Amino acid sequence: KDQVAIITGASRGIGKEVAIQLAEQGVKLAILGSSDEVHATKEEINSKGYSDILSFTADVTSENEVDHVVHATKNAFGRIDILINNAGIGKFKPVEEVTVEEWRKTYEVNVQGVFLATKAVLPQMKKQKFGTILTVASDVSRYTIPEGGSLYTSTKYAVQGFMGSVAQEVRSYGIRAGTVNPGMVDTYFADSSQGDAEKEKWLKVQDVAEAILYMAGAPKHMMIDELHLHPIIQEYPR
Ligand code: NJP
Repeated sequence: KDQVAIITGASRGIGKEVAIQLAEQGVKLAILGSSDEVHATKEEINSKGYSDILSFTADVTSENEVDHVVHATKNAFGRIDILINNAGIGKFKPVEEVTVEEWRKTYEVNVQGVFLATKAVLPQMKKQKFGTILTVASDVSRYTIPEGGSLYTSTKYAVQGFMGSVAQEVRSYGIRAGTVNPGMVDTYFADSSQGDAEKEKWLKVQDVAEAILYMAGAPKHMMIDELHLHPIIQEYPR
């Protein structure tokens, strides 16, 4: 109650469902996405009767755009309690086919984006002596994907290391930082569509959003570093 959350990548997929569930809990929201679709998401949440929501077309790879969202949220709502670093992209192909441009772009969104948003909220969270920063990494941040996953997997290992280090750096301020690590989730990820028949047994966005709300809603004295979840049909090489 009376909490304020920023969610990156909330136009659709997991981020959108997290926004819906947090709104239902009475949390004030700032949602951002790189496309204008984010404003349609805001309208949809408004139409469910939740009005404390701001939407921003902002690219997580841009320091200026991320800083703008954070300042505007602080000005509108007075505080920032939760940051959900959810925006992410994936390209899956054999390593020799990955272009330098794809490598750079994926690192910019999946790793630099997490760094920029985390950096931007910390001054306010330190002032409040409270905050929760959660990054949607991946179950591949402790395993590997047999084929075509080298680029994506390496970005998720990177944010795992980043978040773990940040958690140690900021815990004396009452700030928690952790990762939620889903396996296959039925979303629009990697140019797919939500609701595809072959994804019937995959995790649903509701499953992942509930895990995120559980972590974000943990008692103030408690910290959940990592939560891993995947569909029971999914096996990993170990
Ligand atoms: O994917 P999708 P998910 N700046 O494509 C936004 C991780 N994950 O919900 O930019 C700002 O439906 C985009 O909005 P827009 C995955 O790595 C997934 O599955 O407006 N926002 C959209 O809202 C990622 O970290 C699976 O087009 C940007 C959202 O990101 C997270 O889950 C498995 C942006 C992507 O929605 C959410 O992905 C796994 C930018 N530059 C981890 N670029 C899975 N689905 O199977 C994109 O292990 N967005």
